[in-house]
Amino acid sequence: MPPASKKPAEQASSLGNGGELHQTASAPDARITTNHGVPISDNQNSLKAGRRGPSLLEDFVLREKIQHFDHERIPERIVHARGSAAHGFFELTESLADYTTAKILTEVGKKTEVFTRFSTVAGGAGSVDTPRDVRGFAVKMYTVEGNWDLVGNNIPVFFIQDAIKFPDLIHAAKMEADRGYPQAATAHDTFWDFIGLMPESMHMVMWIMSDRTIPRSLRMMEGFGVNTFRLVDAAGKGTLVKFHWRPKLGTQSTCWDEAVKIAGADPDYHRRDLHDAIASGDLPEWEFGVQLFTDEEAAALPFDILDATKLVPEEVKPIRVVGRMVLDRNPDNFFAETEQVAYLPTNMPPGIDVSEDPLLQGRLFSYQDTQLSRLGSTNFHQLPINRAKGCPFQNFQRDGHMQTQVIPGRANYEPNSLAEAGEVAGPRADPRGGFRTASVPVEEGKVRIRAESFADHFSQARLFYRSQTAIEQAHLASALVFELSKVTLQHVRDRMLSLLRNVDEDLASRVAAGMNLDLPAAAKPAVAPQDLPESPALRIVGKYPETLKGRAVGILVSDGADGSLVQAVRKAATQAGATVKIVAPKVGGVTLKDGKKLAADGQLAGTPSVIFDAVALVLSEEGCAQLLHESAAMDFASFAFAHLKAIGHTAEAMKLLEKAGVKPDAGVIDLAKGVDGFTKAAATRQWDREPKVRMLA
Ligand code: HDE
Repeated sequence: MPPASKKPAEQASSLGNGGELHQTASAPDARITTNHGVPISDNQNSLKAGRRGPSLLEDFVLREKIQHFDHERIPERIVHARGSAAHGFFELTESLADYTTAKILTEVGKKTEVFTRFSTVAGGAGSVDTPRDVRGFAVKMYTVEGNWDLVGNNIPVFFIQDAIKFPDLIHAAKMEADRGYPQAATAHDTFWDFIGLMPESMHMVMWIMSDRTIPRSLRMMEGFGVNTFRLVDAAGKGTLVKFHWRPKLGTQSTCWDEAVKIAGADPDYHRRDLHDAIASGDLPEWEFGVQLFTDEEAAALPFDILDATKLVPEEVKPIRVVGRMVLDRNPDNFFAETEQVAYLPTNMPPGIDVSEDPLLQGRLFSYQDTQLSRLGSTNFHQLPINRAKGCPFQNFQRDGHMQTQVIPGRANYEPNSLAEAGEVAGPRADPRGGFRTASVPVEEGKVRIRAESFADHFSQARLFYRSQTAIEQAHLASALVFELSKVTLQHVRDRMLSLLRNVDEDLASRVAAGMNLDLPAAAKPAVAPQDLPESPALRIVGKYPETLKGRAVGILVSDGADGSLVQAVRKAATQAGATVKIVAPKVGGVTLKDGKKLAADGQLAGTPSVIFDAVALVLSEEGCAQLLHESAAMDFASFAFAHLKAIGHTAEAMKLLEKAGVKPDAGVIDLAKGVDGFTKAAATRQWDREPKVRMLA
């Protein structure tokens, strides 16, 4: 059973001053009312002219209810529409007082409330959780000096260098304008047409074609601030900084074929996973780290730190871990919190500042602006989820749609001298403690150009590709083959191949061979690519911990199965940290060998192996014989094998495995030899099996 959400009363309310708005529907005498508090006597029948007559305009109860319903939807986000979020806290473990005055980065041990929203980028709000896509990683920290929104992604670089290209990028990536498809997919003509004409995107292309864009869980993703920011000390001196979130469970991904099938099996796979983990007390956690640079260090890098298509390898500048974030509470209301939360890169407490990165500079305008069309009012900051909670917010901005504050007095302008007459005079600027911009020299007059220091588009793409393990390189090449095979315009495919030759000749040849196409001549780069030292830190495979923590194990059982073996597998996997589900042909469960009933958590047809990290088949001979005629059972076994999962089995289950094409290997484990072998194998993917189950590019 999925863990239920805690009832509001059991959760510490973190909405603070929003709490009074909560309805008290659980009170025993709760009486349904209109929106204006008038008690309703009948919520089932409308007011009619006679028993069988037409409804009356007079029926304000009916009209109010329907009218409110008619307006329930608001525009979804133009990007990052589909998201899932949770409450939690940030805790600083090491002070950055040498670099910044921001209290959240100097007060060690203090816990600050956060609200974190993860998202896909291209799909609509009702799309699925597992397309190949960048994931948003947006954290709102309610600090005592105002909200700090670190609005990042799970990839440290971006497609474009200048914000002016963003509408083109998103138009090209989203469903095509005339036909309205594909939804939530970049595997189509317009996306690759644009990308091929935009060589600056080549580094990002390597990342999006890597397994990073098919994450196993939102709890297993890194987060990056992407743009370069500044920390500002008391003297106004700035230090360049890049922000990082690192998941405690390591960065883990699915297989592409698996991600596609999860989309059908459980479109809400990531949302459910996050919700269930938090509800069951298995709290997701990330380390918070920084890379700090003086201006001189930044100037010595082989690229421009203001260019968001570049990263600084950890091997060049290690990440200093200075804090952690734990998500410990699910939202009470999806719309009020996850949908209405508005992140603004301009939300920064004093001591944190922006850089001149031209991508970030455009973002500083866009987010504030988009909330107006999405949330409909300049007062969106007054919504409980957006309100500054760590400190008051007060100024002389007044009125507007949906103003919820009742501010007494005449002081709605400044300066004023009303205090001299004993009246409330309102707040004043704080030159010492208020937000200050780092002093940065401006070099020249107005120009509409791209700096020469942004011209190298291939060196870091090459660095990324060459830093991957052989398995990851094969996945990346195969992803390119998949995407470009969905492209219908030959010149678009050719242009991509010609660009890939500048990244890596081997990669280009593999992709061309994967499509059975000839390699065109290499594109002429603006700047010849350099061979930078590899960065093993950019890998996923071999880096995440081999553990069952955070993973899911499915046990397929049949009538007549050995109950003690089921219990042994369940106990061992649970003790090792996994969530275990019993899957049976029928939802009412099975009758075990000893005559006892075993309840099921899921029915076989609706609980396929794609939603588990490892599976065990504890079947009796008869049970297995019956399942030989059940395609869902065949898929359960064959997909687990194809998706490189550990498979534990009884001897009686072998016939099913054989029919499903499962070839015994180190990850296919006879449970009669003890369950430990299974739990050990289940702690990772069986990468060695991959060449036997699919043709990779
Ligand atoms: Fe965003 N982005 N973005 N973006 N972005 C939005 O703001 C925009 C960029 C990111 O969970 C929008 O409130 C421009 C980079 C996240 O609510 C919009 C540019 C990064 C979210 C917007 C970028 C991001 C958004 C749409 C190029 C990683 C979801 C709704 C200059 C650092 C936040 C909204 C949430 C959302 C604009 C590029 C991250 C339209 C113009 C780079 C995680 O304002």
